Amino acid sequence: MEKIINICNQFQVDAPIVGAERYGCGHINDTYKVVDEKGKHYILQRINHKVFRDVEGLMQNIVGVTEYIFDKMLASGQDVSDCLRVIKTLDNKSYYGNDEIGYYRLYNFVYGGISIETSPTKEQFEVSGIGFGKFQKMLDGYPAETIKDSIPNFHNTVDRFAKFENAITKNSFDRLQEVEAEVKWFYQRKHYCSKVLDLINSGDIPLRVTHNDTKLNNVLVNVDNMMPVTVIDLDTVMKGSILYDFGDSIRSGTNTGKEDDKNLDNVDFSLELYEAFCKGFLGEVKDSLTQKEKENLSFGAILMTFECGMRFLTDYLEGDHYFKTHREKHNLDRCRTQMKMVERMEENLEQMNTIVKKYL
Ligand code: ADP
Ligand code: GN1
Ligand code: MG
Repeated sequence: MEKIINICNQFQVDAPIVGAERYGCGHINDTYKVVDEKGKHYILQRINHKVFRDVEGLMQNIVGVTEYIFDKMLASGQDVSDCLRVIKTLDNKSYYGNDEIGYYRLYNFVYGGISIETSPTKEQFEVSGIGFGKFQKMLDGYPAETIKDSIPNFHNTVDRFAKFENAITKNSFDRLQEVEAEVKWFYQRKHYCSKVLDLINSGDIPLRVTHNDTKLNNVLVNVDNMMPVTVIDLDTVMKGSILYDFGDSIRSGTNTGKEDDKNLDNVDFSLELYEAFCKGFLGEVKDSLTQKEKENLSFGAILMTFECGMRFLTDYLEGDHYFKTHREKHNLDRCRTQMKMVERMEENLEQMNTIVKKYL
């Protein structure tokens, strides 16, 4: 940890950093909770440079978005003590490092809330919906043209399918035979891929500045007073559809089991949790939604779950180079939970649409 501590001291911290530990359950970056001599904590992250090729552009997005939110909250007299902010380096840059040592950024540690890593209660999931809904509203008016694509085609599901097919053709790790049934399952649903993109291209669904990775542990919740604290993990803030943000929250938070559950009997789609999130999220954003967005929210949940399952399977076929894995076949287990979730949502689509209407 000495290297980590030395790196932290290249940033404008209040007092010298004296301790560091690995932190959180993210699949992409390496996250550390670090502490200074006076007991104040920070979050240091080694940015996954294989995933985020343009670190400069990425950090421009994050500084832009965090400062925009901070200024807006300050101007409206809100408490900004739990705002997420980037701490600059000694020479006033938003990150430290290079190709050799890696790229690092430092955030203030947000004390007011926690990441929920298990299946949430209805109350918790409603609060997370309020949090992501407020975040979406907060970014209304953000200059979209200044946003860089930190991962081009991130939710372009047609492109994701092409990458999946490429992994199948190459079969570099000789894993194809084992996953024939899964591959067939995704082919049967190939028609899902273009549905939202077609609506975007025809102008029926607007592009907004969206988060694009709204999984439950990316919003910090105060579980004492049941208030959302702040949205984190802003790497993928880009132009996108609100269906992606709604959909990815539903994908992650309505699962009664774990994202990587080996026992699929634990995995089910909870309509009760779906309703809780709709109540929180739509309560915030419903007035700004277009008719086509409203009609497609439930499908957005199916699409994001389908896409994520396909990404896990693609990564499995490619030898697990993208998502962090902690055991054999981890990505395959993750893929299978997403498939089950899609099937259960397909069976519940009518009820899902009825719930959406109730909260619009
Ligand atoms: P990844 O992109 O790898 O998912 P995240 O930015 O989501 O990385 O961070 C990983 C975890 O670290 C989060 O799920 C959260 O629990 C914790 N975390 C990140 N930033 C902060 C922060 N500023 N304050 C408190 N906890 C944080
Ligand atoms: C990754 O970074 P994290 O763990 O919040 C991924 C998401 C996936 C998610 C699946 C940048 O999210 O797109 O939906 O794993 N983030 C990136 O758990 O690829
Ligand atoms: Mg995260």
